[in-house]
Amino acid sequence: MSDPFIVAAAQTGPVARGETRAAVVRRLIALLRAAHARGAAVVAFPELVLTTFFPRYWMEDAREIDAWFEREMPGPETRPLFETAAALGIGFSLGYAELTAQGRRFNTSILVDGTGRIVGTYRKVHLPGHADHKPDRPYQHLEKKYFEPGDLGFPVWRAFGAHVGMAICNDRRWPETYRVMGLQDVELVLIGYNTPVPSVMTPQYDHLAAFHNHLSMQAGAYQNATYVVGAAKAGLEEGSSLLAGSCIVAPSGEIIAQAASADDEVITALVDPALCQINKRTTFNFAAHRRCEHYGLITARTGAAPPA
Ligand code: ING
Repeated sequence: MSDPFIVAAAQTGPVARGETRAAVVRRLIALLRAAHARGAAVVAFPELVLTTFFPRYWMEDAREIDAWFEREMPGPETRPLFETAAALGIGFSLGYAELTAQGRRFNTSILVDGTGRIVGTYRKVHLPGHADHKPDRPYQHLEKKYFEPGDLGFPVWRAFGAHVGMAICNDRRWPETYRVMGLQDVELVLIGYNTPVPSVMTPQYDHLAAFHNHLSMQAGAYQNATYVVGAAKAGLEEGSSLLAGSCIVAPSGEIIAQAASADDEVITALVDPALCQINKRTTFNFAAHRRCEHYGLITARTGAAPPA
C-alpha cells in the first residue's frame, strides 16, 4: 500500500481570447508553485486551459481553428511549465487541444510525473454540444465539430504511488467513465472542466449547474471508491460565465476541499489510497458483488429503447 500524498486542483479564472499561451503558462506556473508550497505531489489543471474555451465560437477557416491547437507537447510556450514542475519535483495533469501529426484533433489531457515525463495521455470520449452552427444562440458549443471522440479509452496508470486516471469535463457526468477506471482499481481521477452557465442546451437546469457538477463527481467517487479531483476554468470568459466549484472528493463521496472563488485558486487535500480500500473490499468489492451476466445492454445498446 502506498503512502498518502497531497493532491491539488489548480482552478483558473477566465482566459481571454487574445491571451497568449506564454501568459497563461505564467499563471499556471504560479499556481504550480502555490501547490508545491502546500506540499502537493500532483496538480490537476483545467480542460483546454491554454486558451479561451474556443468551442463557443463558430469558425470555418482551418487556420483560425488550428491556431487553438497544440502540435507538440511540450512546445516552446509550455516547456517552462514542464521545466518548473520537474525542478520542483511535482507532477500535473494538463488539458489542451491536441492536433496530431496525422491531422487528427482531440480534446486531450496528459499526466506528467515529478520528473517532467508524460506518463499518460487521455482523449475526451464524451463530446457534448453540436457540430452545426446555431446562430440564434448567444454562444455555440461546438466540441463535436472541432474534436473527434477520444480513441484511447479510459486508461489508469501507476503514478505518484497510486492508480491514477483522467477524464475531461462532460466525461464526469457519465457513470461509465468512472466504472471503466474503477475496474482498473483507480484510486485518483483527475478531471478538468469548462462548464458554461447558462448551458444554452438545458436552461431548465441552469439553476442546478453547481449541484450537478458536484453530484456527478461525488457519485463517481463513491461508487468506485476513488478520489476525484475537479479543476475548473471559471469566471466570466469572453462574455460566457464558466462554473467554478473546483473540488476534491474522497472515496466516501464527501467533498474534502472546494474552491471559494471563480478565479485562479489552489485547493489541496490528502490522498490516502488506504481509504479507497474500505469500500473496494466491502460495499464495492466488484469481484464479490457485480453480476456481469445482467449488464450486457450497457455496451450492446447505445441509445435507450423503450420496452415493447
Ligand atoms: N462542458 C459542459 C459539461 O459537461 C455541459 C457541457 C454543460 C453539458 C451543462 C451538460 C450540461 O460540463 C464541457 N466542456 O463538456
